[in-house]
Amino acid sequence: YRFILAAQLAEPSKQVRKIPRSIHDISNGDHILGFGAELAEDHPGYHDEEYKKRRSYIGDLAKLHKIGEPIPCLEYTDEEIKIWGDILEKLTQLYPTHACKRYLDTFQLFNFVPDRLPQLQELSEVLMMRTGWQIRPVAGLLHPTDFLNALAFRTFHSTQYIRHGSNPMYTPEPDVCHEILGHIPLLADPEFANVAQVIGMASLGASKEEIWHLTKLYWYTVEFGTVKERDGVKAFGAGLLSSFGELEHMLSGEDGYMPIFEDLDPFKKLPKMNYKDGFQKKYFLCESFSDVASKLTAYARSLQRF
Ligand code: TIH
Ligand code: FE2
Repeated sequence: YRFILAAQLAEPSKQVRKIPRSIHDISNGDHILGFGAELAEDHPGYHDEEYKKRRSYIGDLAKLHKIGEPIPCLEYTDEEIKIWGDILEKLTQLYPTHACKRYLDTFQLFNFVPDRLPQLQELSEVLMMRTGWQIRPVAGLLHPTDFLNALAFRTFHSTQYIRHGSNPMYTPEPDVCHEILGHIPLLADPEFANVAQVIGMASLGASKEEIWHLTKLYWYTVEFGTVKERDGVKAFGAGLLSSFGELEHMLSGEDGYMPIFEDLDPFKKLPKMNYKDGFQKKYFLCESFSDVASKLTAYARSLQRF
């Protein structure tokens, strides 16, 4: 899967991308990577025809969505709601000890309940009121340039299909549970919402190398970031907050080895991202939430786009 991604990223160098002036200049369907296009053989849903059909139905709906229109409501099946409910119940047992304070504060704004899978439209409305962010549905993993560029326009691309039921506590790709439990709550935090936009602004017109570095920065903070709090290391990264397995692994290393924690320096070369081999082996640790914010802002400003 890593190789597919690398190949798809290597666009012809002559092709010049137009810098988007608004969210309308960014497509949510032209550059879908990896599993979004065709499920890989090692994807948990690869052998499940029903699952693949359902997923592409939901993905096709996303491609039809126009900015400004409400996101279509999906009628989730009982099986899908059960996956959501199981994940929510397990994760809420870990949040008090594993999630950072900022997340705990914004999480409770949403009153998530196990027997109802929230609709992206209603979550988008909450974000719009709180921080002026909007959600846009997407069929799968979007090309990093499009994904990061959209952040500049306070737009978060979100998948709407749910992970395969065979392993609810960890999935190798984003799904609606990852978006809702991992990303949406913190986007209701004004400081976090601003930092996410700053990363997006730095990506407008960025070179391929800059996009790659910003993607890694995003990956090691927004997706897998950790922060020191008085009573220990806590998660703020969405990939941690949406995976019971990985959240537990982050602190206990029970699956055999302890992860490494390293201080984040956004100006240094960051390690290659690992999309496929399960839990992260290394997490970047920040002193505080505002430490993350000022580090990312300092790097973004250094690119001198704003
Ligand atoms: N591993 C996460 C989960 O199980 O919720 C989803 C992902 C986060 C980042 C990449 S895939
Ligand atoms: Fe994510």
